[in-house]
Amino acid sequence: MERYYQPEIECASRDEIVAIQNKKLTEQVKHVWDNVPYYRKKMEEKGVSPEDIRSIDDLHKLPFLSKADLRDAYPYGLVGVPLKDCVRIQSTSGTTGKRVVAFYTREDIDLWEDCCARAIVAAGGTDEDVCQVSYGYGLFTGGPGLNGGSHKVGCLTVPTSSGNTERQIMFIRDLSTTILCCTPSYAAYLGESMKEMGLGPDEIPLKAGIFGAEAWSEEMRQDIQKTLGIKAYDIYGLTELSGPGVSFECSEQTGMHVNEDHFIPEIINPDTGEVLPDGTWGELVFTAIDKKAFPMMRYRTRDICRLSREKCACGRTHVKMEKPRGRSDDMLIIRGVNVFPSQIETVLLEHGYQANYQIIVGRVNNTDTLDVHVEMTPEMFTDNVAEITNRQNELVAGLKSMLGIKAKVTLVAPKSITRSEGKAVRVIDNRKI
Ligand code: DLL
Repeated sequence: MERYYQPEIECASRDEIVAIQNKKLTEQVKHVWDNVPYYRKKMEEKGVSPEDIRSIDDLHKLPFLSKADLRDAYPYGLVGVPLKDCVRIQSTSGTTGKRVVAFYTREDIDLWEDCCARAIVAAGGTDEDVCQVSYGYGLFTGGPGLNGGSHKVGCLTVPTSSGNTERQIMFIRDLSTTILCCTPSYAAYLGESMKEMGLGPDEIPLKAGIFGAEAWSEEMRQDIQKTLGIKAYDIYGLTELSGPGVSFECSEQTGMHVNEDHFIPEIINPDTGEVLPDGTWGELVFTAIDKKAFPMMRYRTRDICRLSREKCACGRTHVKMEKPRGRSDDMLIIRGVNVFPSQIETVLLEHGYQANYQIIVGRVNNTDTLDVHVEMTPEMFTDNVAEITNRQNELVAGLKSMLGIKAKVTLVAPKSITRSEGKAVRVIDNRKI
């Protein structure tokens, strides 16, 4: 039977959800207008004042916020409460320029942890469970967020943080860990390591995993589920919006329910900013309607996604977002064709490989080159050149049919591509250097 952490809100009727959103949105707009001069100026420039925002139907009138605004306003320019009311910061790893620093009041943390608790309960978690949090702790939101959610559910929480794979496996076995929280790439690596130790899925006590913080494919889910003998649930979030738990998967595993009482999602055309109808792929934009210390209005995530309002058999009523396909800034344009790393991953997994690969993009004689290095699994490892060539050609054909362009594929030995304990580094684009 499906269980919920906050059933009255997770299963509320559409009318109830809209009523909550209308009330919180109008209050949040006033809060921001009064307390965040940076955003007030943006509203004034667009000729919008709080009186213009009477309900969620008026959301589109508000200006967007983007990563560039966060950089401009760094570090305190978007804080919405006196600093004495802030009790914590978290931060992103920030691939370009300044890191994002997000602020939290006590209540912001409380609501964030509720979101994470909803995800853990949706994955079957109860106070009988042992929940090992192997996301990084510290500035990254993964560890602290899931840790807080696990406490709320009453799980015995094992805060291993990321890394030290041997110790992770020791705790999983000795403490009979039932729920594992980490990035999907680290889960795959843990699975690989356990397999090498001769541990089959039946000897691993885990029953569920809550994996997110990076894009992962459906095929990778199947792989992890098989190796670890678990049900693997997706979880999504970003530092700007508090961290993990903006949305999470239920037992149906067909997309993630957005916690709509805290975050209103929109899908926009990334080029024009136009709001697109449900079901259309586009850039995901969120408005956080009750976060007070770091209020994000129409924040452009750069994640490419789509929404579905189809009734979910789990009983939850909140809108679902599909697994993000990638980020618009991760999207590679190779010889004019849009390529997402997740498409390449899908082909590799369909052909029996694991998600251990690296995509190397270059430019020779003004033409883009696409090289994909893929690890052979230990079972397929061979030094027979003809067999390797055959396998490489198979992948070249698979990639051609998925992407429409030709890639060069090189098969490499098992374990020769560096593993990540957090988010995996999949793409090396030498064209930018
Ligand atoms: O990654 C928060 C998080 C921690 C989410 C633990 C889930 C679990 P950031 O470091 O700020 O925050 O990175 C946010 O990661 O915009 C997406 O591009 C990507 N991302 C996060 N979750 C998923 C997911 C955390 N489930 C950025 N699928 C986001 C695909 C994801 N991409």
